[in-house]
Amino acid sequence: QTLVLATSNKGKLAELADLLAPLHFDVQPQSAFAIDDAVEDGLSFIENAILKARHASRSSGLPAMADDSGLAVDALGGAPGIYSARYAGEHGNDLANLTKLLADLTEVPAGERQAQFHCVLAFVRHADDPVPVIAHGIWRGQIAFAATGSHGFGYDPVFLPDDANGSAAELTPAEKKQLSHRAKALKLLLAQLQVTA
Ligand code: ITT
Repeated sequence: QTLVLATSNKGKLAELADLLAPLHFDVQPQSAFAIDDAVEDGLSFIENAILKARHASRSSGLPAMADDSGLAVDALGGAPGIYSARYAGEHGNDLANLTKLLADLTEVPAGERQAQFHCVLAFVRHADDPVPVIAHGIWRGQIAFAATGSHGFGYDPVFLPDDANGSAAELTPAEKKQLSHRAKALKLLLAQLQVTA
């Protein structure tokens, strides 16, 4: 069965394609259908994931899955949250975003730098599917004082997972997929879809 991955984020796409590789889906990126980006005007990860999945499904005529994700920092009242991709202004500028995050937290001491990565996945069978399948994964950790590591994407260099040594960007892709918010969400989504490897 063909499944459109409704994302234009290369890091997400690589991780989702890798997680889905053992399964019997014909996984296609939205770029294969020249699908433009949906307008992400929801107020929650769930709303944004659903609207992105519907948009890709409407444009392709195929089932679609979207990922809305981000980092919620306790000391910032949950920011950047759904605005993680454009925290520093320009959408998708990972370096600018993590640099602003470190700057915002300069005065916050170790022990008060808790944060969580959230990933909400939405799957729709067709654009007007009245029952989107939703799954939510959380990865807990702390925000570092400096960026380290070169794997992954986004905020990985400044996120110190509670269940790893070092930053998420110091984990290999194989290690990250054992632990991440995205891996957890996908596992929960596939269980609801009753898909097994
Ligand atoms: P699409 O909407 O096309 O999927 P996007 O990058 O705009 O791509 P989001 O609005 O969901 O996606 O923003 C997610 C933000 O959270 C973005 O800044 C990512 O870099 C960051 N993020 C999400 N998952 C991450 C991960 O596993 N590691 C590091 N950063 C992550």
